[in-house]
Amino acid sequence: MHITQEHLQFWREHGYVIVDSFLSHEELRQARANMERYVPTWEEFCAAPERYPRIRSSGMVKAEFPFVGTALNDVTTHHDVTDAVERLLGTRQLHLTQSIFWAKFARTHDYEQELHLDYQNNTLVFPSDDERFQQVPMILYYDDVAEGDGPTYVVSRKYTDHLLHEVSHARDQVDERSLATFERLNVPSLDPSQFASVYEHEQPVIAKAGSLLVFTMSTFHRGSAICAASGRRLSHHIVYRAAGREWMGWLAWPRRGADPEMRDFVQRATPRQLELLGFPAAGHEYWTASTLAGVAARYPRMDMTPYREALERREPAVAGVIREG
Ligand SMILES: O=C(O)CCC(=O)C(=O)O
Repeated sequence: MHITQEHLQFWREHGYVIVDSFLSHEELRQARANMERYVPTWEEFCAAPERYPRIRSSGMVKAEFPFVGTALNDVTTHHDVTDAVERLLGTRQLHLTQSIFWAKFARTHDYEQELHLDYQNNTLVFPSDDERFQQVPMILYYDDVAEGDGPTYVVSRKYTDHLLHEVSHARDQVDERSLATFERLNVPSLDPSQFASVYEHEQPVIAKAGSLLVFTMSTFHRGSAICAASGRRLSHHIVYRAAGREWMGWLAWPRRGADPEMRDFVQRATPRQLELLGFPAAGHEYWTASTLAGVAARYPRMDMTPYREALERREPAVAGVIREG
């Protein structure tokens, strides 16, 4: 489902929005099939748990973009995702900072968390409310999530923004109370015994498979215990920000440059999908006859046409040399 203006308005007011059935049935089917390359089914896990020591010790399978196969990479760079982020951040210049999927398994681990914010390992500074400097974190659910399946809980920013305000002003005021809040929130998770009034407002994200939770780095949320006796919960965590805001991030994509998954992604992606990783756009000054030839040699199956045509428009003489070569 396309993310509507009403969804975006709800997000602005509350710091989160749930988009029901965001993925089509076919996209969902393909994404789940793609995940099977990494994650055993519940039945496979139960039949031979000793084959999966990582799941037994941490309760989790995690894998990061770029993924083997195509569906999860396409979901990460889905047009409806980037279109919504463009409208939220007010720019077309976006940068993907994170795309990780998690599989959690019943009866393996206590997934219960305290309400928290995610900014500590996603930015070097403090979350800003200025849309130009925000990040847009999202969670896509690949299974139906009912009350017993470890739903994410979220709290509307209406009930928590005063806490962030206290944190950001605590240093100016230097009174005992503000400093105590600052210290409590510096590791931004809320102890239920001290913040019971915030917990009263938390809402479980009960969602159909294919639904999307869009939130902010200032939105308190938490993972919760899987109470169901069986099953797994597959979720995909994606974060975008505007390009050029280097204080926010997770990892540098070139670090994965030599991996076959990245080579496959680069060779089948559109220029727009590649831009989301920081790849120079067609028409960018980076492109010359020699960089074009170098990139084409590095990725033999990549369609260089958009880059070559943009260069021809910019520097017809150079393009002539390329054609002759
Ligand atoms: O898995 C979830 O539903 C949320 C997990 C989460 O918020 C976290 O690990 O930071």
